[in-house]
Amino acid sequence: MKTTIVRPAGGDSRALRAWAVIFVGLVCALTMSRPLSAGGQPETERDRQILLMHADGTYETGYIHSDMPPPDWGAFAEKYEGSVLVGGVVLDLIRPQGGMENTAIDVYIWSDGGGQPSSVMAIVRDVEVTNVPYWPDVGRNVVNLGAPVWVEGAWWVGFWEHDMAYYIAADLDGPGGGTPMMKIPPGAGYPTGWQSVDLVWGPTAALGIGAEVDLPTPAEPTTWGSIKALYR
Ligand SMILES: [Ca+2]
Repeated sequence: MKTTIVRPAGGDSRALRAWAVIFVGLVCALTMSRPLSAGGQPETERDRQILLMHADGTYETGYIHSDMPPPDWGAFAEKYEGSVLVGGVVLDLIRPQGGMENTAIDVYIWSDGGGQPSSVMAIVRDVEVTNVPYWPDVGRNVVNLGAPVWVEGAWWVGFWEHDMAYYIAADLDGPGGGTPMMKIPPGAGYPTGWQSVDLVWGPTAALGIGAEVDLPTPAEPTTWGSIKALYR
């Protein structure tokens, strides 16, 4: 008698269900490990470094001030927000044909005070940046802070140069979101102190000043209950 092997009616469906469970699990795992989205969803990977930059990546001009008395008159700054670890200051710099060859710069992280740079949270002095091409080329420079700086809420990043050599690249037609400011020295014909660069040069979407930051590290279990659970 011929025997026909008949698969159990539920066999395929059980296999399919098993594969479906595996597939859904994989999708969940992939979704959880996706990089930070534009919407700001947190990710599970620790200390992912991202670039904060208001400028749109194309620059229409550059700014400098000819009178920059120490320690920081003539400095430029941009505002960012969020609770992050700042690891580096990003500067998009240019220089005109025939301009000075080089100059040292000081980079800063400031707290926010009344909508302008306030207390110095970090400073790296006498930095030699090397990627400063002739306009219309623009060079990106990243200055490492050494020890990352934890910031919260609104904070500022910027720089001051020792001599008149480098122009900070300026984005005029980007989406905006920047708060480009300059610390105007006394006697320059404008109100003294931190002012919008718009006051001197007209509407500016953003300066080429950004930051490399790390996302917050997920909290470690610290309660006794959690620790005890680990060793159960
Ligand atoms: Ca632009």
